Amino acid sequence: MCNCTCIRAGLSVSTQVAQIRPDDNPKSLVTIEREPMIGEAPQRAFDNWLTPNPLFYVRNHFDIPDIHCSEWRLRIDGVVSRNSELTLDELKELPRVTLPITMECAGNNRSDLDPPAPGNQFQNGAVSTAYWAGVRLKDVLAISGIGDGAEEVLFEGHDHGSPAPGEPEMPYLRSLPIDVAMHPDTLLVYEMNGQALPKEHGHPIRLMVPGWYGMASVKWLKRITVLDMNYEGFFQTDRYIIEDETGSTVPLTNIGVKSVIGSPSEGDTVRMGKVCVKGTAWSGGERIAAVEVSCDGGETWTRADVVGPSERYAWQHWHYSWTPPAPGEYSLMSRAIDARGKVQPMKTHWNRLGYMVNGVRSVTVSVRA
Ligand SMILES: Nc1nc2c(c(=O)[nH]1)N[C@H]1C(S)=C(S)[C@@H](COP(=O)(O)O)O[C@H]1N2
Ligand SMILES: [Mo]
Repeated sequence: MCNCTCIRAGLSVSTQVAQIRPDDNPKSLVTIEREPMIGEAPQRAFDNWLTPNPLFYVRNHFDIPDIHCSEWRLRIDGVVSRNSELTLDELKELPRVTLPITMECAGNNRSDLDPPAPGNQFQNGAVSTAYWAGVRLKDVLAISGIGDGAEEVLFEGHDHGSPAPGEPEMPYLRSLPIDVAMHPDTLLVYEMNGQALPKEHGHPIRLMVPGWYGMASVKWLKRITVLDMNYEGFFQTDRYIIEDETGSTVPLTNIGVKSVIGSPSEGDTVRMGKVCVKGTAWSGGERIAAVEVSCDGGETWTRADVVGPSERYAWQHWHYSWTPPAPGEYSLMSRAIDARGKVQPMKTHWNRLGYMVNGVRSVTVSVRA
């Protein structure tokens, strides 16, 4: 076992929430783009199991809309028994549900791709974890009553603009299959780590689809429409798809199994003796069953110790105590295996839009006497 004290191993989720002091963490995302605001979490954010709100990555397609809670209404229509319009207070009267959930942008680690793919050149900070509170989407839909033939549910955000050169102005719109929408863990959330949902994360209400890449969790919700067909808008069929070798496309859904080494960092020099290798691992909607570490460039693998909370929808912190055999240069790697036996791939499957970059990464360190 490592004896590092940085991870608060064994503490309950509520204790972890209580230990976040946002004021200790001034806002300091690594800026990818200013307008619209896109930023990734700095490396130090990975020391916490829950990411403090000011360090939680932000990915916006358009400017952040200005919404006043007193005027906000959620419209529900489409294939329903009756249209409805809910105020924030009415929504909050539904049973409260809380879940720790890791969200990863589908473009996280895009900058690792060779050849490069266009888009935001995220390093590994477009992934973060929060303790979310809200209501079940299925309870909200029950107010309107799902009609016969419902196939999908469409979510519209208050934000809008032209998403790419030559594209018309549009809101951020995404749909979910009806069974995912009705899943008891699919939430409409109003709190993040015990605080009201911050402006940049979808205030006052956002969708939260645990286990899915971030694009599914529509922010600044305005309208929910039940559909009896498949939605084929820009953010559904032009983006967030992976093309296979035959040219046919598969929509992105669950987050691919992945792990990263948080420390030591690329290029670090460490002294002979015990070295604590630390990192995180996650997989969309599945617990992490094991993390393995290789300190010889992938020749041999040894199991790391999992530390901290193990939750279905949240990342798993891990430690590995490594004793280098001799001074020199080493390539460290980690790979995760989830509860369904899915193993993190050695290589990312390169794709044109640069999504799901979950291949094993290596960190080169020098060991000196
Ligand atoms: N309305 C709206 N919802 C949105 C987006 C957006 O631009 N507009 N971006 C999506 C993408 S691509 C991601 S990765 C997540 C990011 O959520 P965060 O900014 O709270 O981290 O929100 C998703 N929901
Ligand atoms: Mo994203």
